[in-house]
Amino acid sequence: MTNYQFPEGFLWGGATAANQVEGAYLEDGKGMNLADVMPGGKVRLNVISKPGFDFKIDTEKYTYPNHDAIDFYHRYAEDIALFAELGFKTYRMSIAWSRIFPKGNELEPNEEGLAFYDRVFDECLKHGIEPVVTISHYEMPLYLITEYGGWRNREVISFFERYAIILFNRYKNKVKYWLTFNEINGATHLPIMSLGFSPATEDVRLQESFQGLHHQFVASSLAVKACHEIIPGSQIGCMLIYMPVYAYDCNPQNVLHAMKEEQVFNYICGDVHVRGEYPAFSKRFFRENGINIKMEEGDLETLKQYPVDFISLSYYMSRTEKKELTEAEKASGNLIAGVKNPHLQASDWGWEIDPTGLRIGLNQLYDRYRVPLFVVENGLGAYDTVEEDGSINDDYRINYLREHIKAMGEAIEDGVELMGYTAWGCIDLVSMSTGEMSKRYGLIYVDKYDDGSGTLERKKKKSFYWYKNVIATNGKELE
Ligand code: BGP
Repeated sequence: MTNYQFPEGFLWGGATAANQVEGAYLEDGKGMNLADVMPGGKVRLNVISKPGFDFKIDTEKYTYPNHDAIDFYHRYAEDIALFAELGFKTYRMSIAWSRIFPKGNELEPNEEGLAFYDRVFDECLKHGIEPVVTISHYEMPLYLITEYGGWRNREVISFFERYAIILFNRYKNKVKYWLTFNEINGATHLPIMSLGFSPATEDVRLQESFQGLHHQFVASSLAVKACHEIIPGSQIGCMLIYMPVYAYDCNPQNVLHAMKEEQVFNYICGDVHVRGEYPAFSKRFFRENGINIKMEEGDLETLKQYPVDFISLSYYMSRTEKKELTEAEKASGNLIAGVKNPHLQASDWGWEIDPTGLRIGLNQLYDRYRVPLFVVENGLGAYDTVEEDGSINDDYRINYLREHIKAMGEAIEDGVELMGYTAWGCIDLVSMSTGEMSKRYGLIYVDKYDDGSGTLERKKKKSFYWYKNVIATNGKELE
């Protein structure tokens, strides 16, 4: 038994994103989106981030695992029943924008798309599971990418606003918790996923990414405004990919460098969302990097007037930074390569495992912002083996989750206000960065493989039973 005091009503659950689970990519009027043209395999991010990528499907060269994914579109009732068996209080999911507005710029939404999410929410509510809904999770309608240039284009703000308003009106009696843009601060590193474009050259990457981000900030504020007006008592948060940045050593130059990375990567987005303004340090950073954000009159007031209610975050790893890196030092396998941290082990995909970093990150965020925090993604992507007797003994995943839940328990003890925890990929799904099925996060195994084969049968892993007990004891029993 632990002594952790997870608050009463703590939102334990799991998380997925539409494009990684639903499949049915052309069904019921859905339009094409970014995820539909992302090839499977480790080449994925390179292919789609190349300037000049044509956003076309090439089945001769690639596979497209998101097209069918794990067929949640048809199996949602079975899957939500399993979530209920786990005791989930909440299920974080996303809506595919292109199911609601197939091209993105229509005036009227697609009724069949709206009806699908009605069915999903009804199923959740039937089981007493509170949906937490991400409005945009890496799946911009393709038409907005190819015809408008993604979030580069200011016009996209009004398309997003219309989409968000449709959702709030339609689901106002079903959904109380909303998130705007998934991992919004990842935009500068992976603009294609977040912003729907790739800058033509490295020189303009920051300029274009921050311009796109500014459009998203305004769109987020307008969504906050609409959400509060349409759904009384609702709560809407931003979503950050949170990686605390460590200095490699106590050399002040390295500490300063790490501090700057932290400011730019984590706090510009946090400050605009929560404090409603660009931070003081951003002026110098923008100036020194030739970033000149075009704003319209009223933008800064809008940001100030409609800050988010809470911060949600994904947490997978910390980052370690050093000012001058030798070639050999460059290779951490993390999403954002810094220097390898000699104190940490890494997952099979090279992501450094650092539960203490979660405690550090939660403290940092809470100290700075004083708004409730919600960990909406965390988990271990790993190879699983199905034993002859059908069991899947994923002790490595249990260990990972246990240590991160302990870190949250400690953070709560430190004074952090934490709303909930949704384990990422609670059911196996298509990996975002590599399009693989073999990078599994689930508590529930799905019989589906990288080559597209598999029966789609669902099986409970050992971690399923373990997590069920964690929820049942509100984090008191973690062994
Ligand atoms: C986050 C994304 C998710 C997701 C997760 C794990 O960045 O919000 O969509 O998939 O990371 O990443 P991956 O699937 O690449 O292992």
